[in-house]
Amino acid sequence: MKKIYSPDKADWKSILERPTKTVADIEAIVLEVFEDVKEKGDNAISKYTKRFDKAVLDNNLVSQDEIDNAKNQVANDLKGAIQIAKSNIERFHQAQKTSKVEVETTFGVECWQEKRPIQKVGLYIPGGTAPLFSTILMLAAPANIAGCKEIVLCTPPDENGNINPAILYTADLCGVTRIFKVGGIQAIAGMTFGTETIPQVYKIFGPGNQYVTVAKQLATKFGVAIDMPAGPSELLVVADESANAGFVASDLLSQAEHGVDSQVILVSTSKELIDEVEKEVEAQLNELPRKDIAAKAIDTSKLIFVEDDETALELIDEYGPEHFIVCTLDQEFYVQNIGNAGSVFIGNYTPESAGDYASGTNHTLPTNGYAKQYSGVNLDSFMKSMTFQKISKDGIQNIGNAIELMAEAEGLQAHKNAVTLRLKSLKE
Ligand code: HSO
Ligand code: ZN
Repeated sequence: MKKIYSPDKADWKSILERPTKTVADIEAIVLEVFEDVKEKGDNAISKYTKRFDKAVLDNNLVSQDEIDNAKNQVANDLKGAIQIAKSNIERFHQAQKTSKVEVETTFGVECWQEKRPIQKVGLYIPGGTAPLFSTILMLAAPANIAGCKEIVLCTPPDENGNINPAILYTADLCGVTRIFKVGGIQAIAGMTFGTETIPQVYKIFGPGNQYVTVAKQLATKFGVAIDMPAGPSELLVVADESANAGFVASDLLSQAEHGVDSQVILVSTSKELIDEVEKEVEAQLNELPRKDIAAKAIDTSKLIFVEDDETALELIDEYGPEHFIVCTLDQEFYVQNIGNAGSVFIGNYTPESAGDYASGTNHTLPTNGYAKQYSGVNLDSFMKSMTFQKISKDGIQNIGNAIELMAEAEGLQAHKNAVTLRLKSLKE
């Protein structure tokens, strides 16, 4: 870990820089797969599943038998844990429902706003070294609460054509309507265009590698919305002498184990704490099964000493972390004043893992500084707002003339006429 003491403001930008990646070569292959899937549908999907996942399947769609089998394979205590997480996530997202906003803007002019579910959504769950079934809870549970009719899930099969049972179990539990054994670029292309078996969706959610990330971006060019631009996981902890160095180290490592490109940063007003955390990280790291991955992420991570809380806050706001842990004497200062962070974790007993799994908040969050302009996934991510208006005879008489004058000034006579005809009819 690199220790940095009282950095100059002019250097903050370079200190806080995220690892950048080139996507040029990825774009070409993504485009090729998209064109192929658009043209040849399931045939193309099978071809890429064989090429990229080394699996040959009779059917992309997961059968009821496979789901039933998975249910028997998941241990009962894990099922219980998933149930606890699901119920907290549901409670928190259910509470995000808003009521209709209704205003009579002028006498006789009623305007209101209501939300409606996005009817068809697609969830992507990566395969790879960690089967992220917790992400299914974070996406499918709110999709259901929002009232999405079709909730499709795509996830890559292993070489034998199988999917991790916890993924199938959780997907079924959370009301996913169809599960497909399709991964990577071809999955995103399938949900973008639709194939003989995979339905076309209106919005795609979920994490993925660089290929999936570029594919999701391309999907937007074909009119499909996405949750947010994704990047490697991040955690920034601000801590002072009131923090427990062992706890802080465990949090830093929990994010570092996600991937070699994960970013973890400690900002502290205590040099002693920085030294203690450094030692703790080393000790705990050696015990981790994923220590090779975590060590690489820790290598590029930073321990930053700053003189006071004000400077710390300013630096953190400039970074805009995905996850922000506050373990300081004056917690309120950070909680009240933080402007850019995906999700905030407060106090010594609030590990980031809690939000990753079971406290109820969503773990699909903006990375890469996007916390400055994007929200994490929440109930509204699965809905859109619609506005309505109803104007009475009095109402059109009240605002009609304003509309006529504005339409005239914009040179749009037909717009004006739509009002003039009505006003005239009311005078007769
Ligand atoms: N921290 C990850 C989410 C996750 N962690 C899933 C464990 N499983 C991204 O925010
Ligand atoms: Zn995590």
